[in-house]
Amino acid sequence: MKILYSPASPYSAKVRMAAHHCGLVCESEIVDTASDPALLIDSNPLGKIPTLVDDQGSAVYDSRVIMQYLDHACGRRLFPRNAEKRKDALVLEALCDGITDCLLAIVYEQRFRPEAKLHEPWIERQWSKVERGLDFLNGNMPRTTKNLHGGHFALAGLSGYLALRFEGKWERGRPKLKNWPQKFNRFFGEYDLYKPQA
Ligand SMILES: N[C@@H](CCC(=O)N[C@@H](CS)C(=O)NCC(=O)O)C(=O)O
Repeated sequence: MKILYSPASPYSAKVRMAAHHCGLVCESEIVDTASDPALLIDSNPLGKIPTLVDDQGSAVYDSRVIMQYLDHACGRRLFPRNAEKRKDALVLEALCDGITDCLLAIVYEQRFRPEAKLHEPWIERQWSKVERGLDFLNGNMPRTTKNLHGGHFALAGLSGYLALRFEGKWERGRPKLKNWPQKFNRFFGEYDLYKPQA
């Protein structure tokens, strides 16, 4: 199986870390979403990453579906079996991905719109969701031990993306969140290899 990805993509970082954590043999191939390569578009008409292509050539997306696919493929070791803990892990993943969606919306607004057409109120609205989400996370950090689950990998993807694109803009007043990657790295030593990077 193969994951189509880009090194800066937070959702890709999440699924690649999860696959590694589960011990699944999985190739990764970099694709440039901006040029709509056939390799990607033929598998995923949305042209988004990550996209996983399984050993039968069938495509799996988006990242949360890939996480469920990996969980199944590794014998349910990616999310807790206990129903309450599983729900908490899934909601953590949804929150981290949702914050990432807002960050990406801001980055795309600034990247793809001519400066004169930037709509600041919309950017501010996205940023207010980011701020609320980060405050919630800082006040409700997940227990982080060697028993990592999908929620931790979503948080690691988000943390890496914040460091990559928003350094200096979000850390104040959120020390637990800021320091969390060091803790995570203690239990997932390959974070530097997989985290979102330019
Ligand atoms: N909800 C999707 C979001 C995926 C997504 O937006 N990926 C970005 C890169 S981080 C992408 O493919 N952007 C290119 C595009 O939208 O054309 C997921 O979780 O996989």
